[in-house]
Amino acid sequence: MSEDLKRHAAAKAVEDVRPGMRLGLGTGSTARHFVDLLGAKVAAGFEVICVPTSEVTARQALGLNIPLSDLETLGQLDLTVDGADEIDHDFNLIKGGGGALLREKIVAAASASMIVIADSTKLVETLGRFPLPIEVNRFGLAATRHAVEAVMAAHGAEDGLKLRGADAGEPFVTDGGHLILDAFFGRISQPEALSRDLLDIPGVVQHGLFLNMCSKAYVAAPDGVKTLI
Ligand code: ABF
Repeated sequence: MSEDLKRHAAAKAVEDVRPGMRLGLGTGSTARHFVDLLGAKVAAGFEVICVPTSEVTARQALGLNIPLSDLETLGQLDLTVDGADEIDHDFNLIKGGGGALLREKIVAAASASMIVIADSTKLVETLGRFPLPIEVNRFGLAATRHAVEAVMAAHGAEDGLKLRGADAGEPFVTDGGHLILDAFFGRISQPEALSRDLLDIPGVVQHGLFLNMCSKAYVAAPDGVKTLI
């Protein structure tokens, strides 16, 4: 059922793709449906050129013969379609549960517009129930962790901080070779201030708050796909 909903949202986004567009391809199980459906259009002769946001998406797109390029070649993109972990009513997002947040943010920021595709479980009143992914440099991890914990305390975080993968004995490593700290806030009441405070920490490469980046969302529920603009 959930996969059906994700596919329905992805199908709506495919309708927004125009011939010749320069497209950012997201990462995650919902974005995977979008790439899949786009691949079917390309196989039927539709022309687009795409920049993937992860190695996983690049492999999927290559397997579907979707033409790929990079931001060095294309510069600005027309549209990025990606999933999200949480979406609030102002279209602010938490992303990065899949570990691709840095490339996702670079690609989205280089795009004229961004459409988020999701099922309705991703809609929230206030961001923060989903742990905020924070991509950090390996160097000085303990110092960075300490600084992130101080920011969390200042922003009233309800719970702690986890190095992704540590429980499984092997830290998760991003496509950029960095690590991810998952920060359990419970509730993020001042996302702009939190964003600035996290980016002020030298070891923080990027975080999963995507603020004022998304212009439209297709949110699928059992009674249909809603367009949020
Ligand atoms: C990407 O995939 C991420 O930014 C986000 O963490 C995740 C959402 O995954 P899914 O579509 O599998 O729920 O968009």
